Amino acid sequence: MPSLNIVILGPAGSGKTYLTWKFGEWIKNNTSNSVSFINFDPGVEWLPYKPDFDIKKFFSVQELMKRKHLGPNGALIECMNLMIKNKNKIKNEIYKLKTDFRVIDLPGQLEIFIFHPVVEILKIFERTTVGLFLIPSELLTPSGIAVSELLSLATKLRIEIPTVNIISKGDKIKNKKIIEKLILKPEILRKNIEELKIGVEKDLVFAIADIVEKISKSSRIIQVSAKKEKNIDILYGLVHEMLCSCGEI
Ligand SMILES: Nc1nc2c(ncn2[C@@H]2O[C@H](COP(=O)(O)OP(=O)(O)OP(=O)(O)O)[C@@H](O)[C@H]2O)c(=O)[nH]1
Ligand SMILES: [Mg+2]
Repeated sequence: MPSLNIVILGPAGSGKTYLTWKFGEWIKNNTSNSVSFINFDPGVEWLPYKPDFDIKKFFSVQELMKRKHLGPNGALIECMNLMIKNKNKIKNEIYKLKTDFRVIDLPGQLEIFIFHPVVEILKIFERTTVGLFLIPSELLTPSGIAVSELLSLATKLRIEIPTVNIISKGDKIKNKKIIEKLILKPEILRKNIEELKIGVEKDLVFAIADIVEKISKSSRIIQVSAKKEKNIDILYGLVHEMLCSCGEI
């Protein structure tokens, strides 16, 4: 594989940090590729991996909360502003990491990162970048899948990086049959969304169901467990496929 950045995306608590760790370790142990870990979350208190680049060396949410008397979200926004200010320094540090892969862990409150101009920082890497958007298995209900697909679509529009959705925490899925029906048969998901009693006009519900069905049809979605190290090999194959479709292989 050519050298590559892999950005791990997903809502708060979806398993980004664990997957960053387990996927990176799996690549190191099972392929001939070298890996570096990048932490872009200035609010994280503890990491399971040893970061080769850590944004917390520059600033942290905790320090800004104290120094500027801010709440956690205000401090995170301030960190995003500082990331833009320090873009060149960050770029120089990351360029020094010459490993085959760089796995990038993003802030917990992904929405703050995605809807802030800092999102442009994902374009400073000098090599091909792909994204993995995590949908945690706790969200595998018709409305949960719909919201996740729409958030992942918004994310893709903002980051402009080829990104695929994957189900994280696959080991926690209890009713595999219902989940597989919803994931593998977009028409069933569509019917379920249309039947939801949500407080928006029926036309809008049909439009949402239509979009979600189209998104679900357009890609194969895999279930991964970082905790149980399940399907990490399939995830690696998927990244390979993404590179082929980007024309990199
Ligand atoms: N069962 C199970 N739990 C997991 C898995 N991956 C992560 N978790 C748990 O989910 C919680 C959140 O995991 P993180 O990796 O910190 O998630 P995150 O998206 O980085 O979280 P934030 O950065 O705080 O938004 C932790 O309690 C993890 O132990 C998994 O594959 N299976
Ligand atoms: Mg995290």
